Amino acid sequence: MSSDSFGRAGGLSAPSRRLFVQGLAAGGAAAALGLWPRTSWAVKAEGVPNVLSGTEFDLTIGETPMNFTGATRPAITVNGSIPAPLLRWREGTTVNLRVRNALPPGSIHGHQASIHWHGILLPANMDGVPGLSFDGIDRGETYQYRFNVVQGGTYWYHSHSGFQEQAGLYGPLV
Ligand SMILES: [Cu+2]
Repeated sequence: MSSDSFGRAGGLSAPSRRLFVQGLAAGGAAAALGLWPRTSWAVKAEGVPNVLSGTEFDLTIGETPMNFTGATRPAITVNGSIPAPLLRWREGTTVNLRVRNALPPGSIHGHQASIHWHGILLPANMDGVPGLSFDGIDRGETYQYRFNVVQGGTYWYHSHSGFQEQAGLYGPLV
C-alpha cells in the first residue's frame, strides 16, 4: 500500500521533470547551432555568438544603420554588435570594463551614454545609472567600471540614457 502510493507519486513527477530537462537541452542545442531568430547576433558575424569572457573588457558604444522594420534607422551597437556581446564573468574575480562612448556627433541618441549592469551587486558609482553617483559617459569619453563579482547567475546589461536601450544597447551577462 505505502510502496504503491510512493511509486505512483514518483511516476507522476518523473515525466514532467524529464520534459523540462529535454526542453533545456533543446534550448541549449538551438543556441549552440545558432538557431535563434535571424536578427539575433546578426550584425557582427551571422550565426556566431559574440562572447567576451575574463576580467578585462573594452566595450565601444557606437551607431550602425539597421533595417529591421522596412525603414533604416541608426541602431546602437556595442563593439559593432546588436545585441551587445555576451559577457562572461567569474564569481570572485574583479572585472574591469572600459566603456567608450563613440556615438557620432549629431546622433539622434544624444551625446551621452551609459551602461547599467542589471541586478548586479556593486558600488553605487559603478551601477551606471546617470544621476545616481554617476554622470553618464560623454561622447568621446571612456568610463572605467571596476568591481568585484560577488554572485553567480544570468543577467543582462543595458543603457540607462534616453531610448538607447530600445535602440539596441542591451546584452546578456553570465
Ligand atoms: Cu536594468
